[in-house]
Amino acid sequence: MRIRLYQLAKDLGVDNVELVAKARAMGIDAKSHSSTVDEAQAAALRAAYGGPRPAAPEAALPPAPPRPTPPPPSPPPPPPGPEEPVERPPERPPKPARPEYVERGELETIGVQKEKFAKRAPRGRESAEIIRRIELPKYDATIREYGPHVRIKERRQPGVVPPRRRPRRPIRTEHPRPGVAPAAPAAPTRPTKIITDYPVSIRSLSQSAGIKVSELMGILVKNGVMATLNEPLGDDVVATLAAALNLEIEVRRGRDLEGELAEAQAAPARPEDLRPRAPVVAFLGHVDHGKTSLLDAIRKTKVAAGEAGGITQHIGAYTVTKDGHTVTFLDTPGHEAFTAMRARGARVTDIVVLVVAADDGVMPQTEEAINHARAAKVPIVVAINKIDLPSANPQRVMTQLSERGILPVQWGGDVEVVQVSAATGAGIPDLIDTLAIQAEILELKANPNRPARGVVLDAKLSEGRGAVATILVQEGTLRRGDVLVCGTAYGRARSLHDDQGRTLDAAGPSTPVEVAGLSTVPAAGDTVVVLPDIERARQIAEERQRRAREASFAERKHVTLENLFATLAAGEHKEVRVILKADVHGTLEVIRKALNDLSTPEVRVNILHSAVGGINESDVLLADASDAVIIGFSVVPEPSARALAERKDIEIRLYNVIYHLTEEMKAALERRLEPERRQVVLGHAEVRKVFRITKVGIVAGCYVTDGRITRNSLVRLTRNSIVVYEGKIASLRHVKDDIREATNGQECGIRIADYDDVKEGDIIEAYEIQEIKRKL
Ligand SMILES: Nc1nc2c(ncn2[C@@H]2O[C@H](COP(=O)(O)OP(=O)(O)OP(=O)(O)O)[C@@H](O)[C@H]2O)c(=O)[nH]1
Ligand SMILES: [Mg+2]
Repeated sequence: MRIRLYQLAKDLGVDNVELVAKARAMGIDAKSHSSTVDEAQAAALRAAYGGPRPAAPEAALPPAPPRPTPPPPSPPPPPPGPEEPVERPPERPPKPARPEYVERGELETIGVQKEKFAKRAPRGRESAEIIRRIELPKYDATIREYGPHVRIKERRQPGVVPPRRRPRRPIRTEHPRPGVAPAAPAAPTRPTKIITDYPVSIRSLSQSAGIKVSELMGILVKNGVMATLNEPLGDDVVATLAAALNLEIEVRRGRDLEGELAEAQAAPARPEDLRPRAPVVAFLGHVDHGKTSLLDAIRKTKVAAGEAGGITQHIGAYTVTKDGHTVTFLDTPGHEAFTAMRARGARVTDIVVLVVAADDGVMPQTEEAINHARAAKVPIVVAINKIDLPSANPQRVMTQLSERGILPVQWGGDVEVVQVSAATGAGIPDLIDTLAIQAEILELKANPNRPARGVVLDAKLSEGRGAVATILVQEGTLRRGDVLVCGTAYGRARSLHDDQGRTLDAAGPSTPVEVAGLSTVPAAGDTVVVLPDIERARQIAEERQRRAREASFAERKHVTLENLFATLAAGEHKEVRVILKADVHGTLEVIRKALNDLSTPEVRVNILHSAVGGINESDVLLADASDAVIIGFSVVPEPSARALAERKDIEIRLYNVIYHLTEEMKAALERRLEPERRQVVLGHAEVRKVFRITKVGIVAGCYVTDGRITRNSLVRLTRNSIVVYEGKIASLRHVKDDIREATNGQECGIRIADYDDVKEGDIIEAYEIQEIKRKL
């Protein structure tokens, strides 16, 4: 087995640079401390530093034998002769066993620890307090998984005094050890290559490369990058540093858990394992065209009647069994804000039912739904609804659809079109039959006998049940107690409920199921995977959380000198700061998008924090600190939060209909828009005669040629069509009286404030500035 030099250096307690130099002096081809040596070379190097250390039996660990004092610098050093390091007797006594390091072979004897390592190893990278290196060939497989750099955080056993951490050795440049063949002059103190863990920060780089933080900061500032000590640096910034330092930086990334997961999931299903499954049918269409009502008619329920604002704002998932056939229906919102939900609905479905109201015809979201279905390559069945209405015109709908490439079977095309009425129930059995035939054609199958895989349709934080996700099982069977990971959430399925709130033990393919027991609220659209152990699920979820954090960090761009001014200037921009809380994740996403869409370069909605759940005290404190408004969507403040908000005078606005929210937010933004200023010309007066009046100044005797001149007007004095002065009126008189205005055909005396150079024939134009409220 080959060993890395830095590993050996660590074992021997010598510096990397020194060991590399030593190896080179011994004729070993060592480019850097990450070069490897074979066992014979390692033994030779070990011998050069005093020979192999004896394995420490456990009994000998406490108390550690006292370290012998090193021999005095030896006069004279042995002559540098032909090197035979292996045979040469050790020039200094072998080092005593150091309990804090587990040597090759020792794990065999330390049974407990061995087991512990074997178990803890798959936890992956940890920032280790105490580092152990495992070199047991027996554990090769584990070691390979992590690369050669196994770092394991030691779990301290109660009562056991933790071994002291070995102090970092300074880089040695002087005092070669006695008996050691003079090494090539110790390399300059800087390594040429370092290996460091991802993500790289100034602090981690400083520690790995032994370069002062101030030096690194200096380089960054010179390159226009401001970064804090622990902030993850982007690849480009690391590259800049590498170039400036003339240092090769190898960034070591963690184990590819995602890759392993994807690989495990990618195994193709064997045809003999596949069983027929129920079709998943999504209802898509324009707002108010009757999707929910149609589903109610099919299910004999009254969901539509109970919806806030009369519109659907979530994906609903229902299982319907009729004549022994089961169908899973998804209801999607038709309001324009819910594009993402419609797209998600189309992606997870087998058939799209495009609902078009016979009186309204094809509308924008009908077209959008057609596009989603096409993008997801899902067959469409058209349901022309509301045919009971006198204004219904199914023929017009079919024409409109044909124009968009949806040609009804009745007209020689390949799209089934069914005319229905959710109100009277007409055509509903027809629709069900058509869907059954479509499903049969698709020959939908899945393997129910494998760990479940699915997708999160929606998720919420439920009082008493914690994070709850509505999951559509797509393959396999989800059982109570299964370990699952979805997005950044993981956990054990503590309970399963169907769409009517009944408890289930298991949910097979095409079943929508409400799952409780997750660590956090996953995002709608996250894929769900069942894993054999909770530890692996936790690792994957935590790794995803870490990546998400880094991504959001990366989004918060480094302040560079270039964008510093832009940032400062942006401070002048008007914004409405918002803390957003909603009942479910899908809605949160929709509101965020809707609010962001309202923003313009001049005024914007700045969502400081958004999360699923009720409004709590910390939301109020954040709002107080950041001068934000709290928006709750289908949630209410906790009593303590309400009281705190009242005390601190924080505005909490509650909504349960999305367009009420967006309309009010739009109005709030409009109020923050600078009004438009417009000059409105009031009238003109011609200067007929100029009077000089003592103690007053020049007064122009004028004749109002058009419009009017008011006392408060602003004026522009023009001579031969050239503006010679702009200012205000100091006095406006008729004969001897002060007047408020002079109108067309009237004579008046105008004195312009601070201006005396008025001449006969000049034209005075009066105007005012009107402020006009702007709209978004
Ligand atoms: N006359 C008549 N009215 C209907 C019919 N179907 C639905 N409606 C009415 O149309 C309105 C909207 O129905 P919904 O089922 O909420 O429409 P939706 O497509 O689910 O709306 P969103 O989910 O908000 O996109 C309600 O007032 C229904 O009573 C029908 O067949 N005939
Ligand atoms: Mg609806």
